[in-house]
Amino acid sequence: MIKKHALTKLINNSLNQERRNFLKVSATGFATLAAGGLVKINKATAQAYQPYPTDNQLETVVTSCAHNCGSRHMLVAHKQNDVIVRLSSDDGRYQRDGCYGKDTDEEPQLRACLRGRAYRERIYCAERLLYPMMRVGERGSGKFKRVSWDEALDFIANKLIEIKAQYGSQAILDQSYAGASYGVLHKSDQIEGLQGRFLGMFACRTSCWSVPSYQGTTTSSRWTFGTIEDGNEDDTFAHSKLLIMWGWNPAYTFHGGNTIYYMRKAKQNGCKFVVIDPLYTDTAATFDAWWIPIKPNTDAAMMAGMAHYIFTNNLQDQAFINKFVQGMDADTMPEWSKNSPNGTENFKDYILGKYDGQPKTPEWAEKICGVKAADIRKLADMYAKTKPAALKACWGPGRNDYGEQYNRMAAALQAMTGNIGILGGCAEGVGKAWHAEGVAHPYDDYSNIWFSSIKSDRWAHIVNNYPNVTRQEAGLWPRDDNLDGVIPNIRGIFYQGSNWFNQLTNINAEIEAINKLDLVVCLDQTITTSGLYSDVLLPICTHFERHDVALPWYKGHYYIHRPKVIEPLGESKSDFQVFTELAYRLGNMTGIGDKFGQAYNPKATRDYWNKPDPVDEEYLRTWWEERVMHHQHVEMPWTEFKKHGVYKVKLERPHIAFQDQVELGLPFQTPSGKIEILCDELARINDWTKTRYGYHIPSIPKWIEPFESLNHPTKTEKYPFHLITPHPRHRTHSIFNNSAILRETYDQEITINAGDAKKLGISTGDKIEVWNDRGRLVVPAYVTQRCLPGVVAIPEGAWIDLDSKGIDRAGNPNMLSADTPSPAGSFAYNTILVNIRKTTLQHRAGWDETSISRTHVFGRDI
Ligand SMILES: Nc1nc2c(c(=O)[nH]1)N[C@H]1C(S)=C(S)[C@@H](COP(=O)(O)OP(=O)(O)OC[C@H]3O[C@@H](n4cnc5c(=O)[nH]c(N)nc54)[C@H](O)[C@@H]3O)O[C@H]1N2
Ligand SMILES: Nc1nc2c(c(=O)[nH]1)N[C@H]1C(S)=C(S)[C@@H](COP(=O)(O)OP(=O)(O)OC[C@H]3O[C@@H](n4cnc5c(=O)[nH]c(N)nc54)[C@H](O)[C@@H]3O)O[C@H]1N2
Ligand code: SF4
Ligand SMILES: [Mo]
Repeated sequence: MIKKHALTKLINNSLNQERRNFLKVSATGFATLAAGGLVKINKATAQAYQPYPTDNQLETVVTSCAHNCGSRHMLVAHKQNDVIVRLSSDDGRYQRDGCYGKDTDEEPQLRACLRGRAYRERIYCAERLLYPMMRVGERGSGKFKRVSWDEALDFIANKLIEIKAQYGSQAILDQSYAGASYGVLHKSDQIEGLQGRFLGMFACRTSCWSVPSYQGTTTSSRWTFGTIEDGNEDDTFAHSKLLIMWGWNPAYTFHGGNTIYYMRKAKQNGCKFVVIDPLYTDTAATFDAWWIPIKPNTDAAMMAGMAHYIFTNNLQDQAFINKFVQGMDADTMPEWSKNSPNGTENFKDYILGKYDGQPKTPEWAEKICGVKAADIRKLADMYAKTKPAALKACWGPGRNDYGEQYNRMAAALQAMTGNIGILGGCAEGVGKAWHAEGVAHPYDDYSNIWFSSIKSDRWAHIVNNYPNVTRQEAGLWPRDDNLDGVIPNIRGIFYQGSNWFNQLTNINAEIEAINKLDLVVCLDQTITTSGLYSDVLLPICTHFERHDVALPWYKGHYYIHRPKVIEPLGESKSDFQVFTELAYRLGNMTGIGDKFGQAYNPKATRDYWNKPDPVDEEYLRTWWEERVMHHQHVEMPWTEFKKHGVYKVKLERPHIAFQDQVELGLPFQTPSGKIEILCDELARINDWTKTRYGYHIPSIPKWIEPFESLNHPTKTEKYPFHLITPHPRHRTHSIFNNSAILRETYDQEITINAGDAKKLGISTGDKIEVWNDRGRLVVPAYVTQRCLPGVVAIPEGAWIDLDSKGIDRAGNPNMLSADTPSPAGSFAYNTILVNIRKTTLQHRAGWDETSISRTHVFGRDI
């Protein structure tokens, strides 16, 4: 159980006296720093009445925002001595010629969103980890004591040696994720991160291969196009005449730095907008879109209905199909498929019902997805007849059981209408556009070594059921050695840049599993849910406190320099420092001396622990010169880039995925060189149990019933609501959960259709208990017409706050989600049946005692 207030107290108690002198929790509940640094301030009066220093009294440093948030924007730090007094964003003043700040169509500014602008509350928050800490109470009890770095690192090193000796090379689970994946040097990542390389070199690592964001989408893009780089840069949307936003809400979840700006251009150019989503989103409202509410998880059926209309009215772009597509119809089937175990079916005949006797008519689709057949026809007609048209199949509907079928079906529609490789069209999918050079730390033969790799959200199942687990259930990636198929005996977890304990599915299964482990280590900047369940907390400095370069997210073509703005707070270190020092310690404890440390961080000596800056500079300069200047033919030298702060790559033409394939006839990166609606890889599989998928996947896109949905014949009796869990506007996943100021803008709540709410006597602000067989939570209601009846929505990312009965009072929907991913690995984050009722149980918005979150709306009732 989380001791809610004990935690804040604990962290505050562990602040040393020096810090206490200048860091105070203000009356509004968040830590506030007085201008000028080490000055004691008195409650809120200082905030209200003391004038802030003017810009010319402060030093200005251009840097960027961070995290896995959908974009990458400029932040400008205004500091006095070693204290950031305020933050602003791109307003054109801080850039020199050739860079951002002009705010032209070609070079719009990179203005930060509300989260970025509130970042100071994160740097100086009461939840910041400032010292290494070790657990003294039960896991999850929140009881830790402050220890020295020596004590913490020696403890971890000893445990690592012990666990590896006893349980072998698969015993440590690497749960590094994307909290810091968009810096080139201080990186967290499943594949390119600092932790994977460290554990791999230590030769004890089970990795996680499926990606929460979009595993259904990535596998689909790889099968269909042979790459995840199926994205256009955002400016191309301005050329679309029809934009079908399938489960896409960029008003909340950015997928690029200036998406909305270019979509506004599209609107001004007369583009029609359609939004297909169970929720009437702010994007739908902003662009006055035709809203088509759809039952969650049924998108592939609706798309099949559209394909049926297009084929039966002969509206498909047959010339495009014949030239570029494999398996769309009988005429585009490859020779080998005749004898293939799994690949004799073509898409058109499936849609027409040749194989199962069921034509996938709009009427058939209506029964499944709830969208009127007439609307399905109308949309299909619009899409087939408008050119160029962009059907952007975003990730949310793919974060479902059989999410990969939705993305595959979308690609079939994009291909049959010939909207791929053209300006104003769209093949996304994953939507990765311009390719950035992403790694400055040593990335070499030692990188990404693993001894087993599992579907990410199966770890708790594996631990809870070990050794009675099949490779299918685990989703084991095949190997060509004697570890192939060997189920890992997971005895420890490392979290780096990841709050996966909070962010993966079925938290109750995770709680059961984590209590069985011998070692849990969390490297983070703040205490989080994952930290709460760890044995050792290692304080990591933020990107304001170390040197790096920021990358854009999936869209955007620029780099932003991130100088060290202030010294690391407390005793915090960078991840790279921690892994380097651990490598030295492990080397010396296992008799190989300094070799491990030197190999892990070849540009450094062990003194990197005390003096990281020259080494970081050296890695970054080398990366810039070798990767960016040499590979990407950029002429600006490193020192110049540092002065400019931002480097924007000038593109010779709009960036459109597959333009060269379509215009010049270059092959697609698939085995056949074509767009594979019939997928070679899938068609040739004989034994599914030996693949990472574990279970059968059709070689052409098909509608497959998810394990639970509003159409389920029995489960809906007990659990009549379908819960979806979109991304929060005011957080980046769980990051910023502790920012009271951001919680003022938008709260954790359950969106309920007004008719459903009326039947249950629920009004906005009532506390609602939401439950299923997997867990229970409490969250306030938001009652609206903007939600399909039978559907409810709770944003992901709240830090769980369990009461003595295990009910999550913070309202994290992963208390309810299932840890049963679809065959391709898609997380079932939006495949959840639940029931709801009004409750007298209280909701707890945040861990901080003095939270003011939405008190004016919901009242405070701790
Ligand atoms: N129900 C539901 N759950 C979901 C989703 C959903 O749609 N529904 N979406 C999923 C998706 S798409 C994603 S991407 C995941 C995200 O899952 P996570 O990546 O686990 O989520 P974050 O909250 O971003 O956690 C990142 C952590 O990294 C820490 N961090 C930031 N910078 C650094 C650094 O430099 N070093 C270290 N060591 N730590 C750092 C942050 O403080 C934070 O605790 O959540 C998934 N969870
Ligand atoms: N503010 C903010 N922005 C973010 C993030 C964040 O945490 N906060 N996270 C970033 C990350 S890592 C990711 S992966 C992306 C995620 O970006 P997305 O996946 O695009 O975001 P979601 O909010 O999960 O889903 C988008 C929409 O899909 C709808 N949806 C859900 N299920 C279904 C369905 O079955 N069918 C249909 N048609 N629609 C459905 C939701 O109602 C929602 O409006 O966002 C990025 N941007
Ligand atoms: S979109 Fe992301 S990078 Fe941009 S300001 Fe917001 S949180 Fe920061
Ligand atoms: Mo994500």
